[in-house]
Amino acid sequence: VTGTAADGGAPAPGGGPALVAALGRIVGGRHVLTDPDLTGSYRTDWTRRFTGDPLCVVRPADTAEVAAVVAACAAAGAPVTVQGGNTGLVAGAVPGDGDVLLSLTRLTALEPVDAVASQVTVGAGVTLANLQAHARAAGLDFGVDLAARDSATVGGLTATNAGGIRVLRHGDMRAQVVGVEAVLADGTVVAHLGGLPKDNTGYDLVGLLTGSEGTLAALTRVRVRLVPPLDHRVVALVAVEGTGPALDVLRSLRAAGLPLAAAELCYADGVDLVRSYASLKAPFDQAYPAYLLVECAGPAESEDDLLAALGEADGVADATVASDPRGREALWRYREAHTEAISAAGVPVKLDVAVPVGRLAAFTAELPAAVAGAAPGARSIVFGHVNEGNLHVNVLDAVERAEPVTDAVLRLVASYGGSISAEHGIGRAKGAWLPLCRGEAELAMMRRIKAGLDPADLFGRGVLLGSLDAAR
Ligand code: 2HG
Ligand code: ZN
Repeated sequence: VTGTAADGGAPAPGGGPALVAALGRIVGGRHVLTDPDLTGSYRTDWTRRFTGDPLCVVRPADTAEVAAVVAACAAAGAPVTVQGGNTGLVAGAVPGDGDVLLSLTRLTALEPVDAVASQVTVGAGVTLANLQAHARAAGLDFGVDLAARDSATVGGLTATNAGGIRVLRHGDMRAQVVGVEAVLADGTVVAHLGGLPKDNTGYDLVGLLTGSEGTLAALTRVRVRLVPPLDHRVVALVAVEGTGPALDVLRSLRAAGLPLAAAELCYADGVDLVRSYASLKAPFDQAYPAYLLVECAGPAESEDDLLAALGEADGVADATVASDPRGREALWRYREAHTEAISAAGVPVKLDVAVPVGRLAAFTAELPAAVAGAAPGARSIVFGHVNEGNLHVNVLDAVERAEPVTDAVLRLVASYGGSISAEHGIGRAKGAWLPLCRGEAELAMMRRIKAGLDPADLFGRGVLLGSLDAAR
């Protein structure tokens, strides 16, 4: 992994200007971008660490145009990188050099909510915030939420099997997706959008395409389940002495039967960074080593129950609670602004790991030495989704040492029986470390799936297995 998007391969016969012209005939010339001033936001990822140089950016309006674009690229032998909101953190949507960058942000159709089934079908380019608003307007809600909600698209969330801050309550994206429509590498449109809760009629193609990171198909429509609206919410920011006490508090709250909807962990250095970035006042009279943010949500008020449970729980050093929207948002800000605050401080090496939750405290105790050994002087900001044992390890002042830092941390994770990527995926950034989590037989099975569906390696060349191959 060099920190740059992998090479997209030699220009294919029929690629270049002829392909650009052909794509213009499909989507209209103004939706094919080649001017570097216009393609900038598509070429570089959100972290600014990864960049690629596509042949062009093509912006189809609907499934039929996507299918025609993919067929034209297949005929020309031009690799395709599929992109949604470009909020990914592992360069999976950053184009390889010479690729056609297929942007699906114009697929913004919102179909009517099926209130009886509690499901809805939407276009891949619908943002998470727009899906949430659409569900809420129908008296329901969507079960996944994350900080990039205004840009992240449903197609991208599905392709990466996004997690976020509500996994504890509703599960990850795979738990919401009940149907997809997708364009395969030969331009075929495949659709399974019925959303039947019971449907044992063969392989789980919807589940396979969910989390396939743009390497098997371009998702064009997604059908998701919706959840009941949980109007009563209460948030507590709990000061604790460290990771172990945070887990103790969480366990007590769970044992008290509270309707937990989120449990997030962050540490003093991250909160300091957020405070100076967002000009926030200190949450407590004094600083504490770590902070657990919990949210309860349900059809009825649970503030009193939460306060009582916090009063009983071992490990609570201090706590502040808010149930009004503004107060809740202010507490969430200490956690949600981490990504932005880190980005404002520099270009981080982003690691997204999970270990069995019972081993989380031991892991966090060993982590600083692993980072320091690989990148002396680097600064790690750690935060994440504590219920799933999922921590975001952001290492600042270490881009030059990205590979050894990544290697040291991910090997430590593997020694704990953890995952080298809990929610962000493999993309172009993490393939070298895939064998730490996936055995040879599993990798071989994945390769056969990829070869069967995309024999020419049209989609996501250099992503996932391609990223592993590039590292070997
Ligand atoms: C989050 O949990 C996202 O906020 C981003 O997964 C994590 O910036 C990160 O490392
Ligand atoms: Zn996260």
